Amino acid sequence: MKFVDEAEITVEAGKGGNGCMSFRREKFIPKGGPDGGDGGDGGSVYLVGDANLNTLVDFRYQRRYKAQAGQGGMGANCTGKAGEDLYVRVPVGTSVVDKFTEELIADIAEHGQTVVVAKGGFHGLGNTRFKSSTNRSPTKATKGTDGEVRTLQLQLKVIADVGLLGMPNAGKSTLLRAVSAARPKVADYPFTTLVPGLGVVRIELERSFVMADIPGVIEGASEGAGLGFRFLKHLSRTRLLLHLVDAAPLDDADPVQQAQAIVDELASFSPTLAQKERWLVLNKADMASAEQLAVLEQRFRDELGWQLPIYRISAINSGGCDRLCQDVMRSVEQHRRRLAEDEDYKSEQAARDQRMELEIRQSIERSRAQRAAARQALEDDDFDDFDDDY
Ligand SMILES: Nc1nc2c(ncn2[C@@H]2O[C@H](COP(=O)(O)OP(=O)(O)OP(=O)(O)O)[C@@H](O)[C@H]2O)c(=O)[nH]1
Ligand SMILES: [Mg+2]
Repeated sequence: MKFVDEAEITVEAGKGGNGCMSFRREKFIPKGGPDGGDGGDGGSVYLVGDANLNTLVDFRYQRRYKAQAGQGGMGANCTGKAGEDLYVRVPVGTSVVDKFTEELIADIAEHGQTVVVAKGGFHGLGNTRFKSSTNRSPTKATKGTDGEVRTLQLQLKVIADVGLLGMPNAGKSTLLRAVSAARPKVADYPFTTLVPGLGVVRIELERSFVMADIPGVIEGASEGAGLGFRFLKHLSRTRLLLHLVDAAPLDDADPVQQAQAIVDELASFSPTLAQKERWLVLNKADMASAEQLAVLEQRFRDELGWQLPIYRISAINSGGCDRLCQDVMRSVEQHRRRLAEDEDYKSEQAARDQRMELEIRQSIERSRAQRAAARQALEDDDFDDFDDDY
């Protein structure tokens, strides 16, 4: 699932250093000539593509990027030092537009791609430069020019790294609210969430991942129960699924059976998607005792053969969410690293994605055909009624 992440930043290149106006003045050397050196160039600001970043969230915390100014020229023909360039890392896939001219400055498409976005000012010339046969003691020196200043709009199409799966009311939207700035609606009735939503989970500077919240899934979703299962497609591009389970349901529902029902729906939607790494998250831990949770956990291990991690959280007061997000972040980073370094892994993942896409397309077509047939049957019935009445 995609959404567009946006940020606005100001980039300021350094000013060029001024040229120096000076004359050599030493004992025994009367009327020493001009010796004012040039200034140094101002530093430029560059954007660099970085495959390890995947959101623009860091740019909400720092919005101004300023490169160093060039040093002024000095006497004794000393040139000022150039200002240092500034390299700002942005995720691969970022497009960069000048806010005022609306010109597309760059599309950062590759890791390491470097684009200048604000050019440093040019250095001023010292008075030595203006020496000539007719003017032996020039008093002219020029100033360095200003560095470019630009306001940039960064845009990035973001794909979710982790998807939330679970029954209605399990607390998926509550979890997204607890760990990101996203504000999906939360309520104590099923099907609160009607459309998928995304949020950025920021762990620390330059470490973040994207979480997708989708409408709840119920048993029979593949036959169109509830909101159906078409939203499951938004889980397909993710690295990892978190299966949220209400550990203390108010009705007599059995969390283990409910979880199994969802796994079945997932498998009938796309067997490949069902094989994706899935961690179990027991939510509403505040409503159950430690013993109850331990028993539940053991039942998942015994009855569903759950081998992967199981977490206990209380999304409503953020309990346990930190540890969960740290672990998700590590797993996502490991995946990104492997994608960048391991060709076999990359092609394996691409093949899996393709297979999944095909399965998903077939499932959605099948369910569309079923719905159309059901509608047709209903219309035929209405038609019969009509016949009967008249
Ligand atoms: N006690 C307790 N209640 C929680 C917790 N997490 C969520 N809830 C409550 O559970 C209810 C459902 O939460 P939502 O986040 O809307 O659930 P959802 O999974 O997004 O539901 P749908 O959008 O309908 O699929 C709300 O009343 C929440 O306040 C928790 O950790 N503890
Ligand atoms: Mg919800």
